[in-house]
Amino acid sequence: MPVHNSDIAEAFRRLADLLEIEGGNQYRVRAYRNAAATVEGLPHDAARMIEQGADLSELPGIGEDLAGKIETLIETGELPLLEEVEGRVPEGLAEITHVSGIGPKRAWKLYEELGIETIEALRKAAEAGEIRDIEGFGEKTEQNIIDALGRFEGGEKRLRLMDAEHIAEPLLDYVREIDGVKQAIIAGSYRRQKETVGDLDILVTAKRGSDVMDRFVKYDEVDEVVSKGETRSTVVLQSGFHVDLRVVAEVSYGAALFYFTGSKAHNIVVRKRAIDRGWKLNEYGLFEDNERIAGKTEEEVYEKLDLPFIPPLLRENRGEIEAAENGELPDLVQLDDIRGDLHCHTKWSDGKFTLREMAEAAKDKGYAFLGITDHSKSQTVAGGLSEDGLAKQIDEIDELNEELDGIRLLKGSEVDILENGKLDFSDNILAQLDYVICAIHGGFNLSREKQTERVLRAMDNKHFNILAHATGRLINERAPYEIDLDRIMTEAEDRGCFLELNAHPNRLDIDDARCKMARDMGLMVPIGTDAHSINGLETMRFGVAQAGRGWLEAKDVLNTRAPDELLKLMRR
Ligand code: DGT
Ligand code: CA
Ligand code: CA
Repeated sequence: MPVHNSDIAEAFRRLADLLEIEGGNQYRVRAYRNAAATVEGLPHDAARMIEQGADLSELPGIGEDLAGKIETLIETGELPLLEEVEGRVPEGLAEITHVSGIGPKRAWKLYEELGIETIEALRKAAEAGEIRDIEGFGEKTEQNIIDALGRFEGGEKRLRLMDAEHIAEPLLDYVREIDGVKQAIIAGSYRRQKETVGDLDILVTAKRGSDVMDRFVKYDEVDEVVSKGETRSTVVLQSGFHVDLRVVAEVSYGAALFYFTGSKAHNIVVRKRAIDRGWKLNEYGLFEDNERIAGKTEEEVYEKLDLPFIPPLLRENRGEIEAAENGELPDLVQLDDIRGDLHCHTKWSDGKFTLREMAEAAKDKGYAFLGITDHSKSQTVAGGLSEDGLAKQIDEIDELNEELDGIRLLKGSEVDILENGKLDFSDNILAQLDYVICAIHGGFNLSREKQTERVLRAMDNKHFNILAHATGRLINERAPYEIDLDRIMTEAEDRGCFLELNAHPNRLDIDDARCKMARDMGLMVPIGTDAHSINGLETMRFGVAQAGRGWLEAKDVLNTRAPDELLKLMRR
């Protein structure tokens, strides 16, 4: 059974969680987490890369030992060290550490005191009032746990967009190779580039009588065939992911693509326009009486309804139809508009490459600048810099900028916002930087008021330019912390600060809806990848897609500007 990058990452993360619960070495724990992130960030499945002769031990943060573990996982589906650790620590505890406010120490304490090994047991104990009596917990913590559990299980499991890609793209290649297939495309939320994807909706046009369905259900990752018909089949892959495949006639391709791209909310409003004109719109076409008046292309369907083509990213019924009607659709920001990356790490903290290597990689991408933002001193496990270290890095960047041709490094830092709202570096050193990104990396459990105050107080510091990953969420892993982002956005606008759109596919923070709010209030958005390696720079495209979903145009995105203009815009 094929092992995908998401499986490998999950195994490493579980291992890291369990080792952490055991009180294992922090650096080792971090190494497994970093490896998980590295594997997730690979352009293709590791299995496929090995097949093609790649040496995984050359990847940043992997090395011989981890490369061996990845190979074992791919070959056997098992990770012996994980099984060994699971013999000592109940595996359910890993999940419990992800409930907001619990963490490894508390998970272990809950297990020791009450034998809690599962989320369900945790819920029962919290609701029965058994947790308040454990030393260091109390009634308030107990209530927080109940609230957190409410947010924790938001329904069925959806795949993050990047994990979905790793499954979808090889499958799409396979479908395209089937004899008789003319066009094949993935519609649904995948085409709308939503941050998570519930299932895949593949649309195909094919020659009559071809054996598309027979071949589709024989794809080697198919675990179960739910239904198989001439025009529609549904399968479940081994990963648990559902895939619908529909074969449509070419005359209907555009109408079907429109229909299955959705969203449902968007479809309903567009269909109403057809009904208002006395027509009928379905997946086969746009019909007047029984005559098809459009359907071959999506453009044609929109056009007949007096609308310009609406990009899939916008199809969420968030005002796009009114905007289209008034000729006011945004001209969405494209990857090509991005002139540089504002958030990345190097060997100076927990990144894998040197300043020069990162600079060269950014230059190869056609960037004009790269903002270097290594961690600050409180982030000891992430190799945070001391003030002296930062001063040295500043000197090295100045020297490098003398030498480098065609790319400029900007001097930045990702500075921790301490719980009291102070920044982790003195004003003296911050004043020497081009700009400062500020971030919350701990103390996630403060009340909404306190967390908001914490950030606002940090923003009072005139060196504060950008708030990184403003909600701290990790998609499918960690809920956002409580914070009043409406207020923070208003105050940021007042003070000339910005909220980052973190492009990492596990974060995408701020999200699309917040991007749209920022646009509406005239607050520009910087997009940063938070890259810890050269490969990490590639995730910019996820940030750009999310920005597009938030209606952002090039003019709304800070890092579409040349470095001098950018720094001027950031000046407070
Ligand atoms: P997902 O899979 O949960 O991430 O989200 P989608 O948007 O891919 O939704 P899915 O797979 O249930 O259906 C694909 C598209 O088919 C959906 O975006 C719109 C269309 N669709 C599905 N059900 C309905 C419906 O009842 N009415 C209309 N108008 N369209 C529908
Ligand atoms: Ca879908
Ligand atoms: Ca579907």
